[in-house]
Parts: sequence; C-alpha cells; structure tokens
Amino acid sequence: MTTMTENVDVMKSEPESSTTEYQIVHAKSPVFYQVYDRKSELKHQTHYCPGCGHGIVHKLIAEAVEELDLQDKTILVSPVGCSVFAYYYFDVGNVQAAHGRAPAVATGVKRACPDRIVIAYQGDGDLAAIGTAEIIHAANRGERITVFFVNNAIYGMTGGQMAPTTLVGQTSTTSPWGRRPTNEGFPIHMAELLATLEAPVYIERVALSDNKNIMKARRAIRKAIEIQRDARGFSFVEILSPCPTIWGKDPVDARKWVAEKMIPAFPLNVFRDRKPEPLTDSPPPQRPVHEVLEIDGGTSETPALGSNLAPDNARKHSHAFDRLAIKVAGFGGQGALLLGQLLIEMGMREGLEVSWLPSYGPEMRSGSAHCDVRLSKEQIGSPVISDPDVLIAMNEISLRKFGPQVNREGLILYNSAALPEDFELPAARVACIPASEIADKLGSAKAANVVLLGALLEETESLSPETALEVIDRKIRKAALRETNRKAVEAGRRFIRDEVWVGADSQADGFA
Ligand SMILES: Cc1ncc(C[n+]2csc(CCOP(=O)(O)OP(=O)(O)O)c2C)c(N)n1
Ligand code: SF4
Repeated sequence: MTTMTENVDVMKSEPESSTTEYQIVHAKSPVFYQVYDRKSELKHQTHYCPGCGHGIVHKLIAEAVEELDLQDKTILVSPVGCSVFAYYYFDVGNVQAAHGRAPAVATGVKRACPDRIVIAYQGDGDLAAIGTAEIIHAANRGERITVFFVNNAIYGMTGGQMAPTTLVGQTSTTSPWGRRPTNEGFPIHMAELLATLEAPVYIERVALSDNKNIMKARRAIRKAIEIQRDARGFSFVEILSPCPTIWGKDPVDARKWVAEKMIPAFPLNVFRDRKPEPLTDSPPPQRPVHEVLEIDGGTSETPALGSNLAPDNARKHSHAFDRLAIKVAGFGGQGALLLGQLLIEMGMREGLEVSWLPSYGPEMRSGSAHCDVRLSKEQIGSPVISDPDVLIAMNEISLRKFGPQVNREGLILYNSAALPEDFELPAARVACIPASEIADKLGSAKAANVVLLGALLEETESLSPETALEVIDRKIRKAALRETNRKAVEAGRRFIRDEVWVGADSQADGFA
C-alpha cells in the first residue's frame, strides 16, 4: 500500500507557519477503506458530486487522523444528508445518527468510551436546523468531542431547500424569490453563536474556496482533533463548502462562489482558542451495570463497559429458549411497563441480554401503555417487537390490538376470567387469568402485574421464580407491599398449575 507521505508534493517552500504553503497529496489515506463496499458499482470512488466539498473534508479528516496516529481510536458519527454514507469510506469506528442528533450520539459514545476520539460530522440542515438543540447543548456542556460542520448554505441531499445558513437573496427550492430576512430571517452564524458559550475550547471557521484556504482548513481540522486527543474539551470547525450540483455551478465557479459570496457573509476567523486549563471537577465514576443495579455476586473482574451481562456467578436458570420476545400491554397505571422492567432486571441477573422499549400516550393514568421486552442468549439487534412470542394483555383493548400479532406457537396471558365472547381464537395458546381479582384478594389490586409475572414464569419456565423474588425484594422497600407481591408471584404460578387453558390447540390437556 502506498503511504500518504510518499506522494506529497510541497508546492511552495515557505516556512511551516506560512499560510501560502500548500501540499498536493496524490495518495489515498489508509484511514479510508481500500474498497468502498457499498451497493453501488462504484467501489473505488465516493458518491459525492464532482467538486463537492464533502470529499475534500473527508480527505482532510482522514489525513489528520493518520498523521496523529489515531485511526484505531477514532469513532466517526455520521449524519443524515449527503454525507450519510461517510461510514462506507472511513476505516474507523462508525455510528450513523438520526438527523441532527450526531452531537447527542457523540456525547453518549464519548462518555461510554472516554479514551476514544469521537468526531461528529454534520451538514448545515442537520446541525443548524434539525439539530440546533443538540449542538448547542453539547457545546454548552463542553463535551470532549470534535464537531465538523459542513456549511454549504443549502439542504443538499433533499434537492436544495433553504437552510438556516442560506444567504440573504440566495434562491432555493423553498425560497425561489431569494431569501428575505423579513420572511425567512437572517442566516444563522453557528460558529459565532457557539462562541457565546463558556465551555467550548476551540471554534474556527474555514473555507474550501482555494488551495490556500483548504490548507488552513487542514490545520484547523487537525488542531480540533488534537484538542480532543489532549482531553481539552469541545472543538468545532465550521467549513464553508461548495455544493456545485444544487447551486447549479461547475466546480470552479462553485469554489469562486464560496470565496465571493459565502466568506463575506460568514467571515473566516478563530472565534475561540482557549489554552488548556486544569480540570476543576472529576468526571462521574464509571461503574458496571450490575453494580449500579446492585445485582449480587459481582466478580472481581469488571465486565466491559456497555456490557449488560451479569457476572459469571449470577444464577443461571435453564432458559429453554434462545430468544424470547414478550409484549406487555395495558392501561397506564396497571403496571405493564413495570412488569417489563422486572423481566429485564431478572434477565440481567440470569446472564441474558435484555431490552425494554416502552410506549405510552401522554396520559399518566388510563391511557394505553405497552412495552416490548426481549430476553436473549445472543446480542439483540432491535428492541422492537412486531410478532411477540408472549403477549401479556392486561386489558381487553390490548388483547384485541396485539393478540393477532402473537406468533402461532406463542402464548397469550389475558387478565380476565374469560375471553370476550366475540373474540376470535388466535392460533397462539391463550390462558385467562383473573389477575386483578386475585391481586385484590391478596390486598392490592396493583399487584395484578406480578400475578401475571408468576403465571408467565410457571408457564414458560423462562426465568427463575427465585430471581423474581430477589428483584421484588430489591425494588419494593415497604415490607407489607413486598409481602403482597411475593404472594402474587406464587398465586400466579398456582393458577397456571391448577386451572385450565383456553384454546390449547397444540396440547391435548391444555397445558404446555
Ligand atoms: C428529522 C428529519 N427531517 C428531515 C429529513 C430529510 N432530510 C434528509 S437529508 C436532508 C438534508 C440534509 O441537508 P444538510 O444537513 O445541509 O446536508 P447536505 O445534504 O447538504 O450535506 C433532509 C432534510 C430527515 N431525514 N429527518
Ligand atoms: S448535492 Fe451538493 S452536497 Fe450533496 S454530494 Fe452533491 S455537491 Fe455534495
């Protein structure tokens, strides 16, 4: 493989500090994949239009990462917009964030992996419109991330709508008359805006208007990454960038337009360049999940950050499944979401991978609420469940809504003595359990969810009832309530053992 340095022509031999010196680099940085393994035929070139600034910014980032020897440590958060496919090109860790959310995602990644170099890459529609809140708050918190903001004064990918950075008078598909401050407001100057905040350490605006300015952009990009490497704080580089296609110009004229129109409107400047300051506070301690959840039996070995596996000596139930998808649904206030939380905490204690995805309306009480729970021996791809193995329907609406989605070999636990008369029996087995009544008799109708938990454990043997009691003991501080819930687990189990199934097509006696 050719290294970058073998292919560098220094065009002018002025001193390092000179702004007129520039280099032409003919090689592809090893920070790029050799082959861009994407659907398109074009596996040796990017998808960017000729003359697009994104390609140049990519190159400058790759070269900086290479020069600083940070390839193995770098995680790039790519945006939505023309640069959405950055992950096809950069041979680094890659995360693709929803539109505008790159600084929030980068925050999470950096906090979870503080020794990594986390770079958010965003366009102007992405950063200055859809993600205005995310960038301002990440900068204000002084997150130790680097943000590269490609300002091409337009929404590129979607065909040229007006962006917050569109110049006064500039036409776009949504301002065909040209941007009028009285109607659309003035362009937003993100670098200046962020420079009003206390926390950022480095903020600069550069431009891709000519080779001299591209060299300045190169230095700014490298410096922003160095600041993160040295753990100095938030660094931000705004890059004025050509979009020849949407501007309707050839690449040379597009560069000229950056020089003649964009730079006067967005002056190039170093808005913040703070010297390193000693840290006044230490970051919050990082503790493994099982420790935070006070799960017993931690080993001396700390599990990898981000792993939700319980320590090796956690109790293992027989788990007669590889993956179990459970939907718990009811009215807000019935404890459907809490039941889901109990299940995932039990799963974690038993060494399983788990996910919990709640969904509820704006009403705190009596609106519908449900959650998707996955228990798995393998990593979980998505927490969303469309065909559950088990539905716990705490009310009739949930039964009618989600019952038909349960897979044919699945199970429905319904909180009632009987099914509604007009309810068509699904292929899945159905067990009717008057959980609310049972719980009422135990002293608290609120424990109906735990009665259903007991029924689920007895029927599926998915998790151990002992683990359920441990979780209940940990979660419920009040002794009387704790006792009721312990009894509720047992009552649910007993009901399954002693009562008859409804619609048990696959088992003659109606039991599993
Ligand atoms: C929340 C949300 N809103 C809108 C879109 C549609 N959308 C996809 S790309 C894009 C334009 C991105 O423009 P910009 O961030 O300026 O990047 P460019 O394409 O110019 O590089 C839009 C509006 C979306 N995917 N998600
Ligand atoms: S539309 Fe504009 S920003 Fe998008 S790839 Fe083409 S030139 Fe680049």
